[in-house]
Amino acid sequence: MSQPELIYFAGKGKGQFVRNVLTYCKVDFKDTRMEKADEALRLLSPYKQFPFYREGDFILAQSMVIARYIAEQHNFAGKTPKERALAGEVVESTQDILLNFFLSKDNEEKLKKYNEETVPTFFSSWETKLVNGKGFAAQGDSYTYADLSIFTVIDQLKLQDKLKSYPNVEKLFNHFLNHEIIGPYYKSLPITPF
Ligand SMILES: N[C@@H](CCC(=O)N[C@@H](CS)C(=O)NCC(=O)O)C(=O)O
Repeated sequence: MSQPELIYFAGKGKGQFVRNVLTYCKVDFKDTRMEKADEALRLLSPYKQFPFYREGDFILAQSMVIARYIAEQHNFAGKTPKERALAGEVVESTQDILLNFFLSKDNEEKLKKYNEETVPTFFSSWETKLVNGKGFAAQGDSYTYADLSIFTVIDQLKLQDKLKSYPNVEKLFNHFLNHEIIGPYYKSLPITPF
């Protein structure tokens, strides 16, 4: 089988969560990072967007679906239909808060609402869904890609200073920060704006 490849820009953006799932699951993948869009590669992408993933002839777009595809192959997506649904719900919530930030960041009033309403709403929900800061979907039994998605988005939006009010989320975040694979991997990442 040819080496799987993730094609995205140099920053974290919509690609980092997929990179994290691949790395956590110990997939030997080619991490193609473009400084600017490569138009020849874009032609291969189903919606002419990035990221996209390829495994030989198999090409897949949509970052959250790529992440789920990898997670499912490595028993990291939840064990039952309910666990997988709950994990998916949490993963999608990270995209909502990410999008909300990008839609708010250049408008003072919207940014205030993002900081004072959106962020606490999402953190409170994550806090109550977590059991002892260990695993959303499996209710504290094991980790899934949902847990890794929370680590990814908190790092990406630089929300670490909010953690002290949410001990379960803090514990989860620290689990990945100190994880034997993800910890060193994050230290090795280039510093990029997003
Ligand atoms: N829903 C898609 C969104 C992908 C997307 O919007 N990608 C942007 C970059 S973050 C893109 O490729 N824009 C076209 C371009 O930059 O040329 C996903 O999650 O993968």
